[in-house]
Amino acid sequence: MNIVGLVGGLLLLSAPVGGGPDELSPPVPVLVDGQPLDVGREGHSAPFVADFDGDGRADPAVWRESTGWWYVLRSSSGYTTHLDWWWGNSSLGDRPFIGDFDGDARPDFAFWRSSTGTWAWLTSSTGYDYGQAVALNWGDPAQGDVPILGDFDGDGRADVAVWRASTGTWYWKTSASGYVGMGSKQWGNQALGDVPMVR
Ligand SMILES: [Ca+2]
Ligand SMILES: [Ca+2]
Repeated sequence: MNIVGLVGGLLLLSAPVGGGPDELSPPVPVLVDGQPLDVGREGHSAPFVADFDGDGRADPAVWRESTGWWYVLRSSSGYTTHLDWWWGNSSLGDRPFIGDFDGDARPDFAFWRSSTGTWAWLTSSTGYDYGQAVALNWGDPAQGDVPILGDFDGDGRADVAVWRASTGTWYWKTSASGYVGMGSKQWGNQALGDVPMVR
């Protein structure tokens, strides 16, 4: 099963058919409870790819902006079953992220609340336990901060960051310091159309 794209806001999968590795069946929309996964809504609905079940293969995931639910289609089930988890509330300006905060090589659910500048995440090592959620204020929505995750200190765990669009400055807090230590660097220019990315 391969992720072949987004058409009309629908996540499409296609299965290999005989004759060669590049020969695919026609793509079909991914359904959850009989409804197509809607990842094309305006705003911050977004598709993600990460290995949730740890089998070395990517699992497609979407955050449904209208409800705050995540839907993860499991590769280990042959893309027949999905993990559903609630995390985030678009009415509070939450923007979804996937990152590995606990360093167990499994993805964790996160959001940045643009109304308050608060990051919050659920970790895979706790079974995404709401009672062990972590929250951290970092970023200032009033200054046009754009949230982004990256591993700036190289410890294998996600560091929270923002790109302050008004000045093109990056600000990050490092996981190795318990999110106490920070760094910053000016890089990028919004006036030239720059957008922040981390790989
Ligand atoms: Ca994790
Ligand atoms: Ca890190």
